[in-house]
Amino acid sequence: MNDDYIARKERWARKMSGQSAPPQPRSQDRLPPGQRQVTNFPVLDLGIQPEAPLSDWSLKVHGLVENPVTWSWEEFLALPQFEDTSDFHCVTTWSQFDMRWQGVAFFTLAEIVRPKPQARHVFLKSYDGYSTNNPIEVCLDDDVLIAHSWNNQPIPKEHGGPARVIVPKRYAWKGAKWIREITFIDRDILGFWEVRGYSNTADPWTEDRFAPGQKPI
Ligand SMILES: Nc1nc2c(c(=O)[nH]1)N[C@H]1C(S)=C(S)[C@@H](COP(=O)(O)O)O[C@H]1N2
Ligand SMILES: [Mo]
Repeated sequence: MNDDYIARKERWARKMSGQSAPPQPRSQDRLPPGQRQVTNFPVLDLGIQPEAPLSDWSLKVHGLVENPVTWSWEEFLALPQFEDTSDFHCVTTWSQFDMRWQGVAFFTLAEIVRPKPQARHVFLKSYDGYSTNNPIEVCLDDDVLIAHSWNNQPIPKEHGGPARVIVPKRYAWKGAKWIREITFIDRDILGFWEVRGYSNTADPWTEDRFAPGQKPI
């Protein structure tokens, strides 16, 4: 285990135990450049909102891990639970503040499957055929989770229920709705929007929307 992993684990444990520093008062620069605040919750999808009945639902977590798992819905809900409030930034320029999510911390998932040292990237696949990718250290941040609830209510189907991934520090396309499969890999594989010209790093604070030299039409 490297020092970075241990530092992350400590930070996450403080958060889980409610001992992390209280959130700083937010300043007006809470809105990333080029974004506007909305109070509704727009829906973005590929024109498909897949049926994933809970009796058939599963989440497979595999690849370069010591302990691959496939969770049923009941098994997923029985994992240690996590709640976090974060801001949500869509690349189409809307942001919504204080989104309160409940689910399983990505960190908890990683502790269970135990990524091998060669695992550097995470590939997410969804029930609608969508996919996206993130470096492992992005996923291990203490605000990343696989959410089943929003404001303590099951996530509505149009917003990615039964379960979706939330990666608050990236544009929202980096979090897969209707999550079905999480694969730990040793190299980067681009997801649905990443192969279509969107930035692979997707940092809202630097308006990192598109891959260099290619703006999607
Ligand atoms: N499976 C899946 N996940 C997805 C998408 C999608 O089309 N399919 N769209 C992404 C985009 S571009 C955004 S902005 C958010 C939108 O989430 P929302 O529809 O709940 O606002 O989901 C992301 N995750
Ligand atoms: Mo988006």
